[in-house]
Amino acid sequence: MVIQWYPGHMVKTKRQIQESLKLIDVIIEILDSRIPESSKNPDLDKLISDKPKVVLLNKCDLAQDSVTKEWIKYYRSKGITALEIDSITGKNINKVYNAVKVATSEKFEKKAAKGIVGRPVRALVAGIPNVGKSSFINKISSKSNAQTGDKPGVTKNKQWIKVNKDFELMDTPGILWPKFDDEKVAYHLAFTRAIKDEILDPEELSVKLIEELMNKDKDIIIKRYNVDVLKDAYETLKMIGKKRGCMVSGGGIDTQRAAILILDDFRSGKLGKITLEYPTSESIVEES
Ligand SMILES: Nc1nc2c(ncn2[C@@H]2O[C@H](COP(=O)(O)OP(=O)(O)OP(=O)(O)O)[C@@H](O)[C@H]2O)c(=O)[nH]1
Ligand SMILES: [Mg+2]
Repeated sequence: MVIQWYPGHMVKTKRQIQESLKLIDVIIEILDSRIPESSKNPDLDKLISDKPKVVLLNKCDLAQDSVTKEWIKYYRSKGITALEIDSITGKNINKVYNAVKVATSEKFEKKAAKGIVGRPVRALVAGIPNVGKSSFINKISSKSNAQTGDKPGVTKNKQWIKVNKDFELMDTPGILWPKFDDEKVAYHLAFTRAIKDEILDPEELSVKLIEELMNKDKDIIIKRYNVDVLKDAYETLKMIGKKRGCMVSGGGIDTQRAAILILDDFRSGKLGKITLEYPTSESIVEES
């Protein structure tokens, strides 16, 4: 799968982020708890230079709790505040403001020393498409000002949203980076729908997902679909299609429909809480 693209609106968003930085006290970087490594934009740290940052691992309801804990530990060991959140139920959302206050305390103390007080904390919410930036903003502000949707590219423009008199957030369109060096990163972004389905082949994607799940834990497939896991992922896809009645007239298996069904099951959590990436010592190189 070769994905090399960089739509114009991402170039524009990157520029808008750069231009807005002077107004921003802190960056809230939203990652996907299932793929914390692949969902981290390698360009963001360069873009935000020395601004403080808080990392939020969103969609924690879809990831394995024990692995999410490891990721939180990983970030904290790097001196970065990190929290796991669920922007639908609101888990840990009430801890975010405090984390932001801690991350910005030095800056605000300096301002207070100069007599500048009472200004709200302004945070930029950044992350890949479909990671839940707008959902997070709606949850924390208890409003539905930001448009959300289960596909990438829903937010089209930057938008300021007031949480309260002390806290303002800037929603931004999701951005990716111009080239994925690692095929695995591209697939993980596609599995979680950070990349538009329309430009991908669902069968290829589904076969890759089955392969990865088979390597991780065969039971994920066996339990959900009640099929034997075969050596070949495409054959497994066909078995799942047959079991689920995805047939075309004449008796063949509708592998396209089966593929979409499996992707949907993964994305909605019907396959269980599944994390695809684990922290390792060389996991992520944070810009210093
Ligand atoms: N299960 C689960 N789904 C979530 C969570 N947060 C957001 N979602 C869903 O993820 C999808 C994307 O949410 P958005 O808030 O639109 O994502 P976004 O990052 O603003 O996306 P763009 O504006 O396209 O960049 C929606 O279907 C949300 O309902 C979460 O914590 N858990
Ligand atoms: Mg959005």
